[in-house]
Amino acid sequence: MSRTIIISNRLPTKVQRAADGLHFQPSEGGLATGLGSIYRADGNVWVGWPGLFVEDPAEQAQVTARLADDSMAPVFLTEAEIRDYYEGFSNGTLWPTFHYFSEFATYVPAHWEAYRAVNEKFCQAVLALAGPEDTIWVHDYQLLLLPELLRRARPNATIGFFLHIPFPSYELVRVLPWGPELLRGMLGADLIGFHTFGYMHHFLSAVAHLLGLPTQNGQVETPERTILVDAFPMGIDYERYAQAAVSEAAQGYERTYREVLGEARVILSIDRLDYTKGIAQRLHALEGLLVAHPEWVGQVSLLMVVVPSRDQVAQYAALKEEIDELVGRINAQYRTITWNPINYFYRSFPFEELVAFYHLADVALVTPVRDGMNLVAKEFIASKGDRPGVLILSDRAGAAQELSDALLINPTHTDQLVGALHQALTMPADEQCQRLRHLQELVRQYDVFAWTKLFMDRLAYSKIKQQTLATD
Ligand code: GDG
Repeated sequence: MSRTIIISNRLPTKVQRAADGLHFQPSEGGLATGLGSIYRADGNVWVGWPGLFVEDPAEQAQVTARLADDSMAPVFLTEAEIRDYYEGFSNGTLWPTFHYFSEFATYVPAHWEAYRAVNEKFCQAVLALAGPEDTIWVHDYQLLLLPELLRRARPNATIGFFLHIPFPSYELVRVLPWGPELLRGMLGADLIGFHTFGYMHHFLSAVAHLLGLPTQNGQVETPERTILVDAFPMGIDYERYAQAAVSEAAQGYERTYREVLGEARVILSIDRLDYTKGIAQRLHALEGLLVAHPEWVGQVSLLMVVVPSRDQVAQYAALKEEIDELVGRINAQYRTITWNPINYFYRSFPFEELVAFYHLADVALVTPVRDGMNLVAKEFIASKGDRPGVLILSDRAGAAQELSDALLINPTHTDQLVGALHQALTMPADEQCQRLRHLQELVRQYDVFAWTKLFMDRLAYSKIKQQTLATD
């Protein structure tokens, strides 16, 4: 029987060590939901790091057995591997480079070696489970070398790869000391997917320029194989957000927040702490709004959630300080006894509270300077129900390619952002509803289940195509 194996850096479950033993908590992430029906089906499995260090063989066996019950298989990584492969190469080299922050990228040979070694370790873990004809779907920038490693060991496997972050212009890839190796790693797949056609074209151009391989009609030709390259914009579990937003729990939270916020209009901002998300630019825009349109003083509040992330890394710690300082300064200058321009939270919230924020907000301000897709924009749309609301969206988020009824802005153009904020806050309710209904149709139709099916169908097709070409 042919099986499907999903592979990502992290498993869709959080394993934590407590005084009373290990705790296993399923992740609510979009990817876990979208792929749930696949990896939980008979015989299929999801391979990845369980998120904690387990060195004791007896404990490793316990974790492996427990995860197997939920169709998962762990790859145990050491602290040194996480430091060099994950924090070092993945987040210190690839993440900044692929988001056009080359100046933040480090090029440390030991990090590259660890990246290769951990990709090899993932390969061995998959080979222990995969048969020669199985379908394998590899996810994201931590595992760019894995498709080629798998291909060498399983020439007939069906291998898909999806990149969740942007693929940059080939000029950026050229700067990377290991660019060609990374491209060759990806080309081990039969199908390579990106969120947008722009990323796909950048990839094809990098392959043509740096590897000298022919690329045409969304295909790469190597002497041995044809590789399909395509765009698959990722969606969300629309109904989950739509239903949660009108649940008792979310409505209860919303009533409480409303009481505290009073009559002020609410602008919502939700991100992981990251220099790609344009958080500081957003704060400058809010200040610009209060200066250019003083009529909003006392009338509008920014509800800003920043979820802690990678804060051991120097750039992230510096960004956190910059945000703290900006929030402090703006609040100190404009606040009154009964009103705060910015309600700032540096932590994450449970799902129902998050959805209550989406449902309550008048405006969602989603302004990354680069973002592969941005699911927050789609979650806001799904959570609004029949309420009015305006999405202000960066034209440099992958989501902007689909969500053309949002107010699209250049996130580094503060005046444009200020203009969009004022436009959103004064937009007639019927125009808000009209735009939102269009956006909702789109996000509902292209949800995460449709995304998974499209990718898997195209992957199956790519294999049939390979076989036809081979017998011609
Ligand atoms: C990468 C790419 C691409 C946020 N705060 C809370 C919370 N969240 C959840 C959101 C959303 C997720 O985190 C963030 O997803 P994004 O897509 O916005 O961004 P990344 O984490 O950078 O994801 C990105 C994505 O992969 C998928 O391909 O779109 O471009 O960078 O789902 O809801 N969840 C809860 N509490 C919070 O406080 N429960």
